[in-house]
Amino acid sequence: MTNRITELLGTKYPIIQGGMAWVAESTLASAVSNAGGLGLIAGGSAPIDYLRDQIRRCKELTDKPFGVNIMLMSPNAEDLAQLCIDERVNVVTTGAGNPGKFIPAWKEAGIKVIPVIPSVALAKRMERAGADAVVAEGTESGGHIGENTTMCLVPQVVDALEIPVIAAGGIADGRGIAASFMLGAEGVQVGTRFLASDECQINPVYKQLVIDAKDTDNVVTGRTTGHPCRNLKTKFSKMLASGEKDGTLTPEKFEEITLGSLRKAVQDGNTDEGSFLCGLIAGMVNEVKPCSDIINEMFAQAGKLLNIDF
Ligand code: TUI
Repeated sequence: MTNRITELLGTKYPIIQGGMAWVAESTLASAVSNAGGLGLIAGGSAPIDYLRDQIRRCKELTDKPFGVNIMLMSPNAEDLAQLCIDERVNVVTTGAGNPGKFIPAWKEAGIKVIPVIPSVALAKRMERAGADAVVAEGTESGGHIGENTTMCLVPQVVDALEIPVIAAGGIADGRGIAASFMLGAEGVQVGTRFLASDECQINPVYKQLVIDAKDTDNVVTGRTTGHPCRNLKTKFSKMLASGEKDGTLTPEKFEEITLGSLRKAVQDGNTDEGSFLCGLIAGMVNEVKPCSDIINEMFAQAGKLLNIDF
């Protein structure tokens, strides 16, 4: 099966790995790309030298296309945007902001541009700005989230745009892919399922938390700061959420105690001070597997449901 997304990405399957901050590095990205998807390296708040090194490593680990995600709230987003041009990255996805000012230079360099958007209004702006596709990301996703759900957002974005739409948020098996296609999406972005992959380099404590999570083990923090963020329930995230609710944790104090908390989760597995970003679908993720098994199984199941030979 080929469609507008496989043709745009140059992949076997219409799937992108989420650009998870601190998580999405060259080992994971190359494994996803080698398995027929589009792997992504997260430009998070990474120093420029780190991202350059990761891009070069990924090129050594795969001869398939891969991409970089630029987190637009990052203070060095401008430098990272230029690095993608200098390193001739195939695809750029963006999150947490409007990438409009970078799009002309990326397009000029032949880079495929796929903004992640939480609303129809921003999706339309991105199409007008020259985006090749959008990721319509529902609030089921891990990390920084919008308000709309995947089920409601995806068909509305599909109706509003001519360019192809990739669905994200709550997709971790073939049923999620099939549902996304029924909503009019032509591809999926998957994050949480890849946290529990062999190639994902996060601390084993993080993987086990994902595996052990039930449907209700999830909490949104940061609403008082204007940057809501979906996490696994831990002592730390529950403390943040209750402090925000009863007003004892000011936005300033919240920013102070969560500074560096992604790194503490990913590298140290620190459940006292780390933020374990994770989507709502974690309850369905029960086994660590190679990325190639995850992807092949997802598309075998989706193919049966949709009667498509992926
Ligand atoms: O960006 C994400 N997910 C992320 S970024 C991240 S790092 C971070 N950590 C703590 C606080 C904030 C960020 C962790 N997870 N997903 C894509 C996404 N983009 N979700 C929502 C948005 C978004 C929001 C507003 C995109 C555009 C936007 O535009 C506002 C504007 O400027 O018009």
